[in-house]
Amino acid sequence: MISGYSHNLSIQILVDLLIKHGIKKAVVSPGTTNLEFIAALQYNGDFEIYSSIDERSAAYMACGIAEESSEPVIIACTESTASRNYFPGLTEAYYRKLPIIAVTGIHRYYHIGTLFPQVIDRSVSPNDIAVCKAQLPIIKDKEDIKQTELLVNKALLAAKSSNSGPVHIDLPCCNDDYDFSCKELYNAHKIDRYEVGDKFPDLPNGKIAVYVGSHRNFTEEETEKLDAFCACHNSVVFCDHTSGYHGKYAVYAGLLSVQRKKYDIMSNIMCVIHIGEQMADWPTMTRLKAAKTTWRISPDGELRDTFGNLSNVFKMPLITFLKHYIDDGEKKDAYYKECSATKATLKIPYDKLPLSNVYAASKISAVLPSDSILHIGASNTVRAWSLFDLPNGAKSYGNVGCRGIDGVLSSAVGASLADNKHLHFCAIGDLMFYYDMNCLGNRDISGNLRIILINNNGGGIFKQSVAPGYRFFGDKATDEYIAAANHFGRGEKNVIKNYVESLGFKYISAKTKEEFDSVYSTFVSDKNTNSPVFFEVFTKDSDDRKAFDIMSSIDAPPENHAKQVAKQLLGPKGIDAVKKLIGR
Ligand SMILES: Cc1ncc(C[n+]2csc(CCOP(=O)(O)OP(=O)(O)O)c2C)c(N)n1
Repeated sequence: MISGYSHNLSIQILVDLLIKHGIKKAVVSPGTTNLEFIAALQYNGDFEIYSSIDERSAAYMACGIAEESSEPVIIACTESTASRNYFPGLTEAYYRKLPIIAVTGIHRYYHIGTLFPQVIDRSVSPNDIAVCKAQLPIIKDKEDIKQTELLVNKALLAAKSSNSGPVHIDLPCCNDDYDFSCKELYNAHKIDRYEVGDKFPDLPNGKIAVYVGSHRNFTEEETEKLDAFCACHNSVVFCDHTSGYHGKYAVYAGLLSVQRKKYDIMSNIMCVIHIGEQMADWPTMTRLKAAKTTWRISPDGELRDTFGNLSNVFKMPLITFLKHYIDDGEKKDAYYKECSATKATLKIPYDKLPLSNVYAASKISAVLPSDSILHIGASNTVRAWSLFDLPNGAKSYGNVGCRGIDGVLSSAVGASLADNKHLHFCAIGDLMFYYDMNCLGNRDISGNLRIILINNNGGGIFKQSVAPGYRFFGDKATDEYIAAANHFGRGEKNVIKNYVESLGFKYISAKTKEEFDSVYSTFVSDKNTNSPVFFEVFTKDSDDRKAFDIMSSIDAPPENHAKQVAKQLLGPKGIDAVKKLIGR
């Protein structure tokens, strides 16, 4: 008699999600590593189970059942050649788009190649046996649980989708310490996917916020519909300089999100409507993780669980989604007004800021010509520029797809060549520049390209107060190999000036705030300069650090700030030691 489910959470999550996704038919074959899974289906009692000794036959039987019933069918077997025998049936299912869910047991992945009996290497599959493959992790912590839930949801949704086919799940077994005493299945997190033509769910009651990561520029119609959606649901659009949205409800919350305080505008959100890809403004995305749930809208239909609480994916164009939820009801903008009022409470302390990446971003972002385009580099540059709004009409991009430091200059050059009617600005750090400097020799560069380089002699990002380099090793050791400082004449020689001038750039520079203030208007002037302009700003990495610290503590009382900094520098053990020393 089977007295309960295995305590193996991988099994429980898979079975719970099969039930939640309405998948009930199974053809199972005898074996050890799939035994817990089969026992769970058997114990549950609601599955329609068929037995087949021969796995090759089992997969073909499943094809017949799927075709006949129009339902997904599970097949389950153990490792070794048992699972290899699924190949013919799965290949047949692939070319007929039949929804077969192949579950193959495995002892442990680390056994692969160790001559452990029966363990074979299934890490690579032929292209045409499965539309989705999930190798479930061995569950050791909450993150493994989340990953298992996500992978299983992905596989089951792929099998159920309108353009389906077979899927393959590798399921680790419990490795000998069997325990079948669980009466209740783990309550796994289900993710649903909606396609055009499906019945859409109701929007949850409560605060709705839209979040847009990097996205191509919104069309007029997309902007108009998104604005209408916000007006209907009293919503706002949290976005950043890579979002491509320039509508009425845009909220750039970068500066608020780096403060210590939690602002109401980013709390108690019931649902985040998630659009776009990787984001520039990481802190705002992190704050919005506190929302109850996320609905993602993307034509690719992929399950991108950026916020860790994804519940619905809408595989469709944005406009299709928006149109469904726009109604004729009362138009509201209270939430938008609240966001604007909250933002207005933060006053930028220009006087306290030293010359730094942040200072340069604060000054230039305010006066960029309104029809210009800004290309933002990774590292400190994207962090700094995300703290400030740009003038209406200015567009901006960043290579945030991978956050590499290798190509933003080339991307800006490319864009300036493709669109020579507008000024293209590019903001970068020194390592970014040296990485990509050869592109400035391109023969087609013209007067619409302007580059601002913050030269802090190395990777300043590694020397921020919160960066592990600076926190654990200090300035000197970090400089040597982690921040790669002191190359290219330590920022003291005229390496860059000589290089860019010889290529025909107009070169300006600043080493103090006063110098900066006196020249930056030349850099942002909308007058055609005929030659491209290069603005080199020399900063100290300690000033870049200080500037970020000042900007992230605008709302913190000085005492709290001191405590916070001490915590960051000393860590919990250090704090205990100091408390002992001072007798508290
Ligand atoms: C191609 C690539 N190599 C390495 C990294 C790791 N990385 C991230 S930031 C950074 C330093 C960037 O230095 P710099 O351009 O001077 O900017 P700063 O940090 O001083 O603002 C590095 C090496 C990366 N993101 N991309």
